[in-house]
Amino acid sequence: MKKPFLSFVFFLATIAISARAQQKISIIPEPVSVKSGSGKFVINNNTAVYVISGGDSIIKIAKDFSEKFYQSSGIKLAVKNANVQPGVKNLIQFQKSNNKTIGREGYELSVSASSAIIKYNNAAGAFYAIQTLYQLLPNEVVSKVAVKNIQWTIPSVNIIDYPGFRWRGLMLDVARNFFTKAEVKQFIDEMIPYKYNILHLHLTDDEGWRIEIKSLPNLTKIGAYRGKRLGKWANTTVANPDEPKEYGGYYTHEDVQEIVQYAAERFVDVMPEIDVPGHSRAAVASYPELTCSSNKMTVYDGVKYVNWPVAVKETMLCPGKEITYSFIDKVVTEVAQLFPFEYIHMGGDECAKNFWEASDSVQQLIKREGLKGISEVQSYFSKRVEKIVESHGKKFMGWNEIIDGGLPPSAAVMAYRDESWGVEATMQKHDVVMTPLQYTYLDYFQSDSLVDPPVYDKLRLNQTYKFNPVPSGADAAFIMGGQGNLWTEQVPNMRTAQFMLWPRSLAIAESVWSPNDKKNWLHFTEKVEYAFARFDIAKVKYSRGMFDAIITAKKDASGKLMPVIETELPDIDVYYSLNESNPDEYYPKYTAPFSLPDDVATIKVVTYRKGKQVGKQINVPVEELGKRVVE
Ligand code: TNX
Repeated sequence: MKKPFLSFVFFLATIAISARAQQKISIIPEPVSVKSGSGKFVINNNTAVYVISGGDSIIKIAKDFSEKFYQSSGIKLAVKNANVQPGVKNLIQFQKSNNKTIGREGYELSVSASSAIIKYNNAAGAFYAIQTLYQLLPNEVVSKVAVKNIQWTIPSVNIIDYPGFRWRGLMLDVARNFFTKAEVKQFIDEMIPYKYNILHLHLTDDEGWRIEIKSLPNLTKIGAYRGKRLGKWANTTVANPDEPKEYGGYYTHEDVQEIVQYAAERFVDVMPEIDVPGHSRAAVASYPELTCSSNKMTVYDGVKYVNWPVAVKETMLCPGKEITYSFIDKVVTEVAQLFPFEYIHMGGDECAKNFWEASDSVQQLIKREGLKGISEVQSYFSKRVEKIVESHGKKFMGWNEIIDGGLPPSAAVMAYRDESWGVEATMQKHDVVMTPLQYTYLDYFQSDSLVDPPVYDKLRLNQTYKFNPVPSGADAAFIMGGQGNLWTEQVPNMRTAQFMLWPRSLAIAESVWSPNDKKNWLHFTEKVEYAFARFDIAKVKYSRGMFDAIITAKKDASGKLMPVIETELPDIDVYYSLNESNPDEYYPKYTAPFSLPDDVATIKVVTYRKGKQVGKQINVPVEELGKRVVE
């Protein structure tokens, strides 16, 4: 006989459990201190938001929160700029803190059954408290349409939080592929929940010049457009110089102002990068006199050519010509006016020197300036560029190559090749932003090259999570923070950009905000799964590569191949087939390397967790496995 009452109780219990499960505290980046209490605060139509102190900037934060919350909940929260009368409950309250430890960007958040109280020293702190509050609310809070039948609860908790680093950046390369103004704003929207505060825009490269410079109109008339190519990067058909230049775009001064303001309202600074003297093909296509030989070039559209360390085409600005420095001065004049941020990044990476070496003007420069040969030419160039940047009231930053041959006196260094470059710069007492490619290169594939678009290198989530902005041997006082770099040679659109960013940029966010001893890989991955649920609701694309098998190989004593299969998470099971059929959880479970029988053509691998497929099936041909032998 059925027992309707019991099933009803069971039904209620299930709801309660799932509600509780959803209310688990899952905050990325992990706060400095989280003390959970019992009970919860329920937001309803009668909840009011009080701004007790802080003025207009806090009122704006409160109103923005109220508006955004209305979007997903349909609940309108009144915002009052007033003191709270004794006995008033059911409120979210903003007030100044007197806690110095939380600094300029920190906050305290205390949630009890009757209120959520936010304390801060500066508006940035209040803003970050709100980002945390969003993460404490049910996942549906990120929905762009109102969600009904949800109790909008926040678990009781006391949080004290502040960042470990002042520089918490993401770089978007808008030169290789163009991203519209609206997409850049979307990028900003997607970075702020994780308390990033710097957007580095890589505005110029061989493939395009993306910022209007009114005194140099060709930069965008010619330099912003190229032949359209859809195929494989560095493998496309050779451009006909006369073909229409259909692909591209750039930001006008008004666009830049709009982006900068949009970012500032979200406590994000925008750092422009003008990449010189290498990576300058779009500039020299626009003004050929900028190369040493005045060569005619086209904007690079992705056919195969090597440009570093030895270039087959002359795509560098000429450091031996004065016109180069007046060009840079014109560019920096306008860039400095458009971007309020203190730094301008002037590139400096991967500059081939062979055309310089062959140039009379460069040889004359070496003599005239008493340089010790070609190795000091880029350093001479950087020092002059630093002076130009400083003459416009800005600070100079460059990629780690600016260390070679001697750093300009006040330069900040963005260390990408490996950590040792950052260590070296701190030893020389220069400020550093750490962005070592071994941890933070977001253009690398994150699962297996057989299932992810195969870029030239890989970077899995568990490796990104190991990023520590202060490498051993560095003087921490000079490390400003760290950054993830999204190069876009092989990122043709926003959906792919999201896929490359998430979840690796969750790992970077935690590395640049949270105390090192609060980082915990397993806890982090649980939080990542919560974030996935949110991305689904917010319709943001992300990679589930952390669930995919890691497949390499070794050889047995007789030289036979042995697959070596690992996983990023401990509770994942791997099943495989050797007979071309598609494996599932009823297939052999991989437990240890074994010698592959001679007639196997492909090993097919799939991952499960608790009986549910979680990773992609990866089919590895034996020849490919042979290439993966790690000695
Ligand atoms: C190196 S990192 C570059 C970029 C490429 C990137 C691709 C750096 C400063 N230069 O131009 O896009 O590798 O991973």
